[in-house]
Amino acid sequence: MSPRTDRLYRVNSAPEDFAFNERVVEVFDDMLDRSIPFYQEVIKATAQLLAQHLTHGDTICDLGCSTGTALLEFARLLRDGRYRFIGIDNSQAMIDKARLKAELYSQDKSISYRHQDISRLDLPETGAFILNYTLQFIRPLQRPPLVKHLYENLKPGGLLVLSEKTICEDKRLNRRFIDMYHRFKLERGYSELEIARKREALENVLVPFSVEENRALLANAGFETVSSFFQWFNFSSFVAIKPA
Ligand code: GEK
Repeated sequence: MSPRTDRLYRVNSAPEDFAFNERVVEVFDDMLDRSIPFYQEVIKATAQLLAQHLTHGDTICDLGCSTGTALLEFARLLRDGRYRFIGIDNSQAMIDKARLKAELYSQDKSISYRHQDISRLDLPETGAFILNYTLQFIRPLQRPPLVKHLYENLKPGGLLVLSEKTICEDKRLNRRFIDMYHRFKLERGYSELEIARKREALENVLVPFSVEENRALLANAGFETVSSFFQWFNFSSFVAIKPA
């Protein structure tokens, strides 16, 4: 199942807010690959962190799992660990595609998917929560209670991995980081117009925090260890560990 090329913003349709609907899901894997810098490397680094910290039998929960690309890769890279993998997303179209991909590419019975809103989670004790490029879509006021809830549902010594698009407090540097990202997308075949239209569609949907705000969010939820493990201009990944 090779991903269809993302041409969503090439056509001159009336502007509307971005949504994770069927049209987006159809081209999503190509969109992510061309829109998130070092996406594969972040998945691999996340898998390494999971392998180092978790024990056999732990549950790994991917929040905002989309079409399951990362979860399938975690299951492949961590196949010796007898982990349980749960992917959760509130877009039915994403979950349908994730289930189809799991059927086609992996017969791994340890992977399951749930159609659910992550701000209303009800989970047994979890070894690790992955929040890769998902928290940015949750309303800012809902983020602190959600992260606190995740902290409370983690086993002692469990981890939370957070990857986000970020803003920079310094306005001039922020502008430069956005320009770097703009160039990244041009190099991957998006046109100036497509980039501008997508940015407009995401305006009120994706609300980035700064690196400092994300760190404070994790620390205020109770995590004592919070560290960055990757940064590319306005994209950052953090790992937070609950005390054992
Ligand atoms: C990956 N993590 O491949 N509840 C559940 N899911 C949600 C919610 C919510 N309240 N809000 C948004 N989503 C993935 C990539 S994509 C990133 C994550 C992007 C889901 C939404 O449906 C979408 O599938 C995902 O969060 C964000 O590593 O599109 O830039």
